Amino acid sequence: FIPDPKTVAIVGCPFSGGQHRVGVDEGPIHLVNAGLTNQLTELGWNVQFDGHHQFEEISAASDPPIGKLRNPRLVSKVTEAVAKTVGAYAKKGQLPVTLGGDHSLALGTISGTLSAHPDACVFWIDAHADINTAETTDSGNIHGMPVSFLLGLGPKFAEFAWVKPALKTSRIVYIGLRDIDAGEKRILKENNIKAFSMHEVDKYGIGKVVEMALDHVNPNRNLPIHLSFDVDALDPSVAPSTGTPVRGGLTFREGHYICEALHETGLLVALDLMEVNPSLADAASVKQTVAVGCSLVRAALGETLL
Ligand code: B3U
Ligand code: MN
Ligand code: MN
Repeated sequence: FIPDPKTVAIVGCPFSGGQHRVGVDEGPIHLVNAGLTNQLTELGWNVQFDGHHQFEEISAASDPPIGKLRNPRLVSKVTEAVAKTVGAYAKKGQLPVTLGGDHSLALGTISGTLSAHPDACVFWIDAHADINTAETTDSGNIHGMPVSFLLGLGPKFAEFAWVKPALKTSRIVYIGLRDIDAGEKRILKENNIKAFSMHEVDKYGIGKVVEMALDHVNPNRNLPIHLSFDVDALDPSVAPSTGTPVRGGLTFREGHYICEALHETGLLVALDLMEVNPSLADAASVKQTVAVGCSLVRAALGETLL
């Protein structure tokens, strides 16, 4: 397998139904308006961007909770559409860059990637593990659950019948965790899922952590890589405009290093940048967060310091 993605397909997903704060749907609009597509062209990519995704609307009245799941039909419909879009780009040999929007979208992006690259592994960069099931969740917000759906853990729902449990527990690795629910800790342990919390980042340094993470999910450095980056993995002083900031996060450089190192593998086939919420925090903080988001995408797509 040798990926040769010369074309980036920007998939703007103005979607907020996986959580309850308004504004995260504006994230992709701000990222594109900040000049992201031009920046990628300047890096030497062909950039395809056909406007932001238009999603089918499902009113709250016709989408009551199923068990604890909030907006289940809406999230399912939207993520199914995203899976088709991302999968189609990936099958054409293009590199989909999905801009969120909330992290429930990764249910779609990773399903799409796995439809084109069944042996792909996932780097999940986040303060949170997003691995609650419909049983363990307290919030009912599906952005806290996409990983369990992808792994086939927890109760199944007819509304999510399209989701294939296509991801193996040995093919996902976390970096940046620091706010994990008790039920999630148990799921991570029981399933032997590899996770590097901020404790390990402090202990080993980010260079060693990325190397150990690659050794775990991609020991022969031959599997395609999907990078799903939740901007709240970064410290709130670096990326303040996000729905659930947690102190003690990755520095600006640690976040960028992950992106640069995964680019260097030559194996990156898909990228998500999620949870930028321009309606939270003051104008300067919003500008800073959007700029950092663009900069992370550039780093993953080959921008170097020298
Ligand atoms: N674990 C909590 C909180 C959370 C997850 N992801 C975010 N927040 N961004 C939950 O709601 O499942
Ligand atoms: Mn997340
Ligand atoms: Mn998060």
